[in-house]
Amino acid sequence: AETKAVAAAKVDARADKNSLKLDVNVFKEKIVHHLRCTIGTSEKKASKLAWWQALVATANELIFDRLTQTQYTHATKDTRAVHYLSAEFLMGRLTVNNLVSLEVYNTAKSALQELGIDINELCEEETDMALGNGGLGRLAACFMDSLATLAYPSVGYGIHYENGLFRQEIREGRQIERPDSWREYGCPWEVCRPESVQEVPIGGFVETQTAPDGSIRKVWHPEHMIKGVPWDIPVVGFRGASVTILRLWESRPTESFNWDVFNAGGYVDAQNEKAAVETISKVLYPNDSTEAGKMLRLTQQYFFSSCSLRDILRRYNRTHFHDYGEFAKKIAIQLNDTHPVIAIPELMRLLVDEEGISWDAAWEIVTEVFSYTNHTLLPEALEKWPVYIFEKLLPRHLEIIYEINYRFLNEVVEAKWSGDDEKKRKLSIIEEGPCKMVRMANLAVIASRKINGVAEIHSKLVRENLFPEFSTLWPDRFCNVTNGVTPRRWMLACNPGLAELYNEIAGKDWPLHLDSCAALRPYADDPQIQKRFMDIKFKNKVALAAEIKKLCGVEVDPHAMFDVQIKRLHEYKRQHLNLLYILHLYRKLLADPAMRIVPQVFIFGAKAAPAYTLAKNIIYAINVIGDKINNDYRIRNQLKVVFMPNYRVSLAEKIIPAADISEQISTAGYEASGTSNMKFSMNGALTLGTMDGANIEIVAEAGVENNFIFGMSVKDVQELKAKGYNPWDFYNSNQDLRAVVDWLDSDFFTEDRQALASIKHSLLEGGDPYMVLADFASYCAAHKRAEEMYADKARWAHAAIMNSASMGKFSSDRSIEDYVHNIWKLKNYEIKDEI
Ligand code: H2P
Repeated sequence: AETKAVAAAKVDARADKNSLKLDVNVFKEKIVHHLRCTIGTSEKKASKLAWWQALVATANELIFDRLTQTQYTHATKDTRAVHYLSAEFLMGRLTVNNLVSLEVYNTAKSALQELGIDINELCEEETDMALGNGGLGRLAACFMDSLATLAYPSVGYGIHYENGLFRQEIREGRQIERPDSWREYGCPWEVCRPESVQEVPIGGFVETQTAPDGSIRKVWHPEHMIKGVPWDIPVVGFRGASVTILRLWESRPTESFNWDVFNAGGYVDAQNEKAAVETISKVLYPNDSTEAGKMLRLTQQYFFSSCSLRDILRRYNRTHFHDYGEFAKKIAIQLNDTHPVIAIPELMRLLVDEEGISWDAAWEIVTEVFSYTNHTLLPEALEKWPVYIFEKLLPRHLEIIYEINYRFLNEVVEAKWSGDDEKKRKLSIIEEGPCKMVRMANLAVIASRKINGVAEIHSKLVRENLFPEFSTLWPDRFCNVTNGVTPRRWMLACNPGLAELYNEIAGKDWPLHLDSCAALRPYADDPQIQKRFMDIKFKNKVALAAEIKKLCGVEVDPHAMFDVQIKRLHEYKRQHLNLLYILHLYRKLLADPAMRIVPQVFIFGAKAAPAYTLAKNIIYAINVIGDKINNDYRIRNQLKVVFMPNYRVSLAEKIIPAADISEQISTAGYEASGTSNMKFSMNGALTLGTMDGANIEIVAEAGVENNFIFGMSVKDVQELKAKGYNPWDFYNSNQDLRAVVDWLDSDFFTEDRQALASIKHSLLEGGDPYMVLADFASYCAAHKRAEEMYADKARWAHAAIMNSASMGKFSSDRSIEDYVHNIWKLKNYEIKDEI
């Protein structure tokens, strides 16, 4: 029974929480209290960073209380939960989002104002959590937001990288990579959980033991143990619906491992071994340069997958005491791409070797709990690991993989295509050849209950082109879940002007029911609403212009059309197609000095994988060409080109609300979905894009007439490829195209002619693998249509409104509901203040 004192304390705590939410004075007192008693400084001395830390400490009072309530509800109800395993979570900054979700943003803002502090300035103190490369990692972050908001029992699992994606500096037009030590001075949002530390074995050899009864047992004698230390980052659901956690594992040497060597006098060795283990969670791999650290990358994947599974088993066994009969009822595990697929043999190993369950029973469990999301068809991103690496690092897992493969080929494939060795060769988990490889995607498909792509067209290509035989074998396993993004971050928090308009037109619940934004559609031709909508856009453009001035030193006119391409730099995303068009416009302006065009600002943001030379040359080209254009008085400021350095979540939040044109120009069939395309449309930009990924679904909602679609379709691309694509045909037959491609091979823009010429070379001698030249003419025509529409203000406003108001489908809440109903089969729970 509760003592009176405890009961009274609870009542106080609740009253405290409410006043903290509502009362500016209380909030102010709390911040000052934390500044003094948590951070240990005073108002006079405090730096901005200290004030920010005090603000976070204040928010954490509400967050941790809600987290405790959430975990209590889930534990007492023994809920079924999803465990989202992802090597990447691109969380960005948390302050504004958390304050908005807790509904204390305005209180905090006023409280700080009274203390003489601008909340925006404080929020700039926070370093982005950049634990991901691009769309895949940001999708995982949006999903965490939706899971918490919809109050589904869930845990995100990943790696606590010491360094996130590199910080990009631009020097003389070139990308320089700098380490991103996002938590150099600690991250006040995260909590270490020593009580949930795990130990993971690695290396060594497997011994086959024969018992007296003749049965065979496999015993793994690992070479090392690695300690996994969990750090929890609370994820706050909108209006505090629930607070879930993102649990990230940090690698450390185990005490024993260190101590033995140390005792034996090997001080230096001990330090080396310590460093080797800590390396595991040191850096995030930019995903295009896997060659560099294959061993380390597989170790990372295994390390975090194993820690996460052990954590899941530990939690399950707290109430189920090693009876695995209910396991598949309580646990769903989602594999975000192939990175965590090693979890499949690891769960087999844990169940068979450590928990003593039979192979068949374990396989039944495994094939019930796992599902796999595919994010790309690019062959270089479908991971394969050399067998020799497995032999060294994970010898027992390799045996298990062989066993899974043996049974699959001899039971399943043999039953369907008897005697067809070609099929077996193709479907095998093991790829034969001079260097035998383990195909992680095949392993994922064989063990998963559901396999999904991330947009309609992509899921279709996954079935038809990537895994045709598997989808013949198991048609019901394949499904689609179109991606989505959280409207809390990507509208409400980053575009307050637009949020206010929707509050008035659609009611304040639109961030939870994005469909309700459709209430704005009937006003798409209302001059007053058009003016209001475009004024909001203009204000955002003024703010972005100031940021551009600050970061790039370039003056841009907010009245100009802001044309934006921000995403990972990759040839298939075709930043160089955009660049060829810029050259084309520039050339026309130089040829006819009297010509007047719609003033345009081309804005780029992108990081290139450090080993991807051509991608880095494209960044260089954008910069040097931009420099030339921006300083060419002859074109009278009608054209500007800026490359905003260090593209990341927090920069996207400033750019997207200010965009007029959203460039989504991948070669059809290559961009699985795209997610920035959704963010742009929500914020009233018009898509200039190919019929690829989610673009297709976006224009179906917003109206093809309100966007600018161009280029080859997936079918056209396939046909042209089958016929034999020759870029020279396009080069030779289009004068404008030839002129701009040749311009790259000149010293007009830079003395380093080689770097730009390499782009021309890839487009011609290199065979133009992503068919840039084939789509050039059509791109130019679409851009021209965009320029014409931009000149017609009412028509443009109509299209912008129709886009923004039609994005209901692309809330990540809808994606999560799809996962829940088609794959995870979860129930959500109202979280009450119970303890
Ligand atoms: C990838 C795909 C995108 C997709 C995203 C999330 C790998 O992201 O290419 O088309 O939207 O996953 O599913 P990205 O290229 O941005 O790194």
